[in-house]
Formats: sequence, structure tokens, C-alpha cells
Amino acid sequence: TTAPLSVPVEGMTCASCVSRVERVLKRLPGVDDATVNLATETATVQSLGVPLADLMKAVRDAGYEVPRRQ
Ligand code: 9UX
Repeated sequence: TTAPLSVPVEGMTCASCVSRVERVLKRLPGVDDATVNLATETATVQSLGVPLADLMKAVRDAGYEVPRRQ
């Protein structure tokens, strides 16, 4: 496991959203763990070299938005 990646996630409004995003991220090959903080709208992902773009695609495919941060 390398350093955790932070992925901004928008569009979550309840705890079930959080669970859903965590689940789709954890399902990706190479992802060891994923936690989502609803208040900060951030997913923190522990993985072995999974490209950020793949994480973003999984979140978007699940129906949430990954904004360009800043
Ligand atoms: Mo909660 Mo989230 O009722 O997509 S699951 S709003």
C-alpha cells in the first residue's frame, strides 16, 4: 500500500450514498480500502498503484460527481 489518495466526491446526501461510494471503490482491483467522509465530501483510498482516473471513473459511474478541485 502506498500513500492514500484523496478523491473529492460531490452529490452524496445520506449515509447510504457514503456506503455506495465506499463499496464501488473497494471493489476495484488493487484497492485495499476506501473510506468516505460525507462532511468533507472526500474519499480516501488505499491502493496499490490504482490510477486516480480509475477511481474517478468508478465514482462517476456510481452516479456521483468528481469535481476538478480548487
Ligand atoms: Mo440516500 Mo444517496 O436516501 O444517492 S442513497 S441520497
